[in-house]
Amino acid sequence: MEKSRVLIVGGTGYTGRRIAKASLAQGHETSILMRPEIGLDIDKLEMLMSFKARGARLVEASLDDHRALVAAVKQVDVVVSAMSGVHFRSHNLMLQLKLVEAVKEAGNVKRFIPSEFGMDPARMGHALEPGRVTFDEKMEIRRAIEEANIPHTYISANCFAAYFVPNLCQMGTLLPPKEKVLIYGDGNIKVAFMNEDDVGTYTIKCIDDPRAMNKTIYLRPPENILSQNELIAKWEKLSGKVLEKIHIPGDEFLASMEGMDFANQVGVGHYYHIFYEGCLTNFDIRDDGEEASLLYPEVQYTRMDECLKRYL
Ligand code: NDP
Ligand code: GFR
Repeated sequence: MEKSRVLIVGGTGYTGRRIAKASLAQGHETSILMRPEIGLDIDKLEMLMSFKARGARLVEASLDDHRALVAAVKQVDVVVSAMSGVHFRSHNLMLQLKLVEAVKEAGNVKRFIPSEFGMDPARMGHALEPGRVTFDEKMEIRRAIEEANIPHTYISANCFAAYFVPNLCQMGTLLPPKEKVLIYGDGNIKVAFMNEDDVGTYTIKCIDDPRAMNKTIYLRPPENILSQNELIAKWEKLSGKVLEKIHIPGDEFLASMEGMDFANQVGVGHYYHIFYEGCLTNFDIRDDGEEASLLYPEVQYTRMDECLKRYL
């Protein structure tokens, strides 16, 4: 089978650059959207140029330029979006809907992967304010995709390692705690962690796979399903130091939202669902989904010890 031609939107972002890297590594003809809004962002330009040097095609179009976007989409088989989900929320929703419009009009796309890469929004109908905006917007994009009958795959990537692992799941820092660690409840709720490069690898594995057609692919490999306590124990073993543990009851953790800025209020809601409810692991994957490490046993996914070791 011919390898599909891929267009990556958001290709210089935190997630998108890893999807671009995986697409090139897996031998796909890879295009990356280069937005004229780049302005003087020299780091973004440097990254685009390094992808070009590695064989990517840079396709110029603004998300506000429907005709240029349709033309860009017509040159490929698969479109992967990794547009920002953390900042400028409503603005981002509009831009992603414009991308869906372009994919719909182009009419040639064999698979569309919207920017999800986290908790499964379809399972977050009960999510708390204000964090539920993340899931409501992702569901709105799903509705547009499904109404337009666009073939798709949704990627549920769970907790990105660099955001959750070295800090032992602490909020407000990305570095390992030195003396004490806050533990959510009893610390025994199971969470799924994913190395970000592996998110790219599995995402690209899915794009030509009929088993992933119109399904949700959960990146939830067995050895990366760990409780906060198990993660802390790994770090204590590696560092040879024992941390003081402070347990926070769920209601107290939720109450801490008051007075925080918007991004952290969103974060507290997400952390509550992940670490108190167990929303990443409290369900079985059914007919509308598959688990990535079962589909692709050949991928040697990164274990969390390896992620932690870099921070010693
Ligand atoms: P980034 O914030 O790195 O942004 C990705 C890209 O979005 C940018 O590179 C840019 O594309 C585009 N973008 C950003 N702002 C604008 C704008 N105003 N107008 C047009 N384009 C814009 O995104 P992330 O990688 O952090 O997020 C991608 C996905 O991953 C989201 O859905 C997010 O929810 C999810 N995520 C999941 C995490 C987890 O733990 N599971 C953690 C973090 C994110 P360009 O390259 O063209 O400039
Ligand atoms: C795990 O799934 C997701 C995670 C998701 O589906 C969407 C967004 C995220 C966010 C997290 C929760 O909002 O990406 C990273 C993390 C953001 C965050 C980290 C927010 C506030 C913090 O203080 C923080 O400290 C590490």
